[in-house]
Amino acid sequence: MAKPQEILAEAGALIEKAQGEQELEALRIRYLGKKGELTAILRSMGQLSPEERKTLGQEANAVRAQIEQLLEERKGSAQAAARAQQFEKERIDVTEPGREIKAGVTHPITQTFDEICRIFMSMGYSITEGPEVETVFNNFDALNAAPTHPSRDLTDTFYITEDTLLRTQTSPVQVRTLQASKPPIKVISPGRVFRPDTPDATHSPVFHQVEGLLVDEGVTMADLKGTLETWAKLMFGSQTQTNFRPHFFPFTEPSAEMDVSCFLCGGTDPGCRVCRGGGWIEILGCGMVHPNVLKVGGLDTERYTGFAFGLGVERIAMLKHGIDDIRLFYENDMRFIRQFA
Ligand code: 2U9
Repeated sequence: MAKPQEILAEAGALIEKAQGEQELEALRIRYLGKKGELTAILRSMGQLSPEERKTLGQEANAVRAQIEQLLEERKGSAQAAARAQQFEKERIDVTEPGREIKAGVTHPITQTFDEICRIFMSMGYSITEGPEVETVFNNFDALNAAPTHPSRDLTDTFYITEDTLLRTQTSPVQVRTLQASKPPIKVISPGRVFRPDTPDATHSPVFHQVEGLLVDEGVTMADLKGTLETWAKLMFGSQTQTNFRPHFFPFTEPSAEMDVSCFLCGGTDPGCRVCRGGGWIEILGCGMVHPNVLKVGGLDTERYTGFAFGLGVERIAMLKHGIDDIRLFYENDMRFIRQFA
């Protein structure tokens, strides 16, 4: 049988060479375990004299303690080596230049929405929103559209059922406001609208509008003109002039279209790409809210009057940025969209 010192030498050599905790555990069992070599020595001491037993016992116990210590030390250094290896593998060079983060850009339609709405908000208007699927009542009847009005035709609007449709304008949002609140009412409704137009450079079946509604006692056409002129100067520049031309809408009476003086050439360039030499650009429709529409909100039309307006967001964005095809807005071509960063 091997002597404790021999066992210590052998175990020490193996412990030193061991790789990882698993191998060390195997060695612990081999030398110190119940069936281990040191245990075998202690068990076989029966035949020895008490003197020899004492010496050998002490020696074996000392060796056991030493092997335990060697195992512990080797375990520590194996862990440190593993950690060092891990650190090396995960090493990062903090001096390396970072990867460029490609941030998105706000879509030009969203930017134009923001510009238009921010000005009206600065004038005290609140933003209201509503569903894109609307009732025929809110989209047409409440807005004084006769049952025979052409846009009510099944081919001129996207109907969902007989009574529901994709809204053709954001006015139904304001119909809801009229029904749900009392004057003074001062709201704008930005949103997406739908008309079955064949796409071309200036038409899209899905486009965007901002409409506005102000209702109170004593509101006149002068308030309408002052409000829209103030907005136009903030939107297109302080030198901007406005011109109102008579028009017709079923939901307003009287109705008008508002032109602004050309923000590019001011009416001085016969070949101007924005006004085509005319000096004026059609920007929006507007008018005094028809009494029939105010009645839908249960209002006393002798006491209350109001004005409303509506504008197309794509049209304004196209004029502002010199975009010649509305379809560019919907293609999600980043080469187009990034130009508006
Ligand atoms: C209520 C009453 C009246 C909203 C209005 C217009 C004039 C208008 C067009 C502009 C270009 C639509 O996008 S476009 O094709 N809109 O000209 N919209 S007045 O009138 C309302 C709205 C709500 C309760």
